[in-house]
Amino acid sequence: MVSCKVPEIEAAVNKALEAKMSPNDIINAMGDGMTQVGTLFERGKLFLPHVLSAANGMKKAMTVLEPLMAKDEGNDKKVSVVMGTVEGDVHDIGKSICSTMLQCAGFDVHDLGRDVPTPQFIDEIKGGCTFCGMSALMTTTMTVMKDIIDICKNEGIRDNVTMMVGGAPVTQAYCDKIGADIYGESASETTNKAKAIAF
Ligand code: B12
Repeated sequence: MVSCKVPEIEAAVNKALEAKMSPNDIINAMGDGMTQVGTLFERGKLFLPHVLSAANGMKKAMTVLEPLMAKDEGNDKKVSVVMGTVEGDVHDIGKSICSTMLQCAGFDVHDLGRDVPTPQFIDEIKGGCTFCGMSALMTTTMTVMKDIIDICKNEGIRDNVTMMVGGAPVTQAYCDKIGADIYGESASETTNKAKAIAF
């Protein structure tokens, strides 16, 4: 990941698969690598094109790993989850990993993508989704999560849905402060917490 070169990331993923590393562990390792890329970017050692290239490498690797991930077929109950990155924010790598892991755990996931207009989240909640997951990677966009929860409160639909929040700047304290239900520091933590409520 830190090489920021798509072919090197792909080659490393193939090597890890050959060494029988599980797709989940590879994804977690790539996430750690991406955090390191972020630190180097913050220190001015890497620049935006590097970050973009690392992100593309990770996305490509995800398309290889997704079909290989173990699926939990044991849950007959179809529980719907809507996931999206909030308006104004294009960071979607972590959110997409969460979507994939939730899907593998047996949830019926509808991923709205990134830079999702707030009314789209509200429509999905009105449409009856059981969980609504909002991702934000910037301090300037994490406030949109509070806006969405406040709109739900004002429209009397807040208690119809379990609200999940995550993304690097989000914390358990922020989750509590804005009145969300689940904070997920990682995709596996998110999946475990959602499973504990749903199944
Ligand atoms: C990759 C990256 C990019 C890529 C994004 C590619 C993509 N398709 O996502 C690109 C290059 C496009 C990009 C652009 C920008 N970026 Co950027 N980017 C990053 C970087 C380096 C890594 C983010 C990442 O993918 N991490 C890896 C994933 C796996 O981790 P994660 O997202 O945290 O997800 C995990 C958990 O948080 C959790 N989770 C995530 N979502 C959810 C949702 C729910 C519901 C739950 C429960 C859990 C959960 O589970 C995930 C998996 O374990 C961060 C640095 C950092 N430290 O985060 C900066 C960073 C987020 N970017 C930053 C900035 C400023 C920008 C730009 C404005 C830069 C610019 N000048 O143009 C633009 C943003 C434009 C916009 N409007 O959004 C800043 C934000 C600062 C702030 N204000 O808070 C950061 C922190 C870097 C920095 N220090 O300056 N960026």
